[in-house]
Amino acid sequence: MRWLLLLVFAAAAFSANAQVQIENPWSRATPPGAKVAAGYLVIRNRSAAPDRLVGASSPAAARVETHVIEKQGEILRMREVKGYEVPAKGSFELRPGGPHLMLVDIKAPLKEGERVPVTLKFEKAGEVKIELGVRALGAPASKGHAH
Ligand SMILES: [Cu+2]
Repeated sequence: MRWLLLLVFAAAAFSANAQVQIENPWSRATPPGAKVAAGYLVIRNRSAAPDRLVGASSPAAARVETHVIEKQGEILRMREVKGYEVPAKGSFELRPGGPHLMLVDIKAPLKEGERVPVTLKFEKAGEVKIELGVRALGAPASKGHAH
């Protein structure tokens, strides 16, 4: 009987933690003097209800914003948005040329091989801590997505 109870508790804890899963969090090394860096990742929502990434923070930057890229004529511009909706049982991808985390006023240039801690805040899943793996400056956008 005690066995069974333990199993039930373990399953409950697991499902709470796995409600939102983050895959492939990464960033690019920044040139000297750069004040911003971008963060990319895939958010998977395992829950039957939609969730929303409402904010993020990092000790490596003064603040972390959620940006999208919009085409205005021939020009691509970044715009801050109030987070991203992650559909129920679905995913949302932050990628080069698309939605991204913007680390603003970074305290030091990001160097290849570093891991940058970021705390994501979801409306329902709460805080999720991740680390952006820093890739080489000019790392191709497709890296990590190629199959
Ligand atoms: Cu941006």
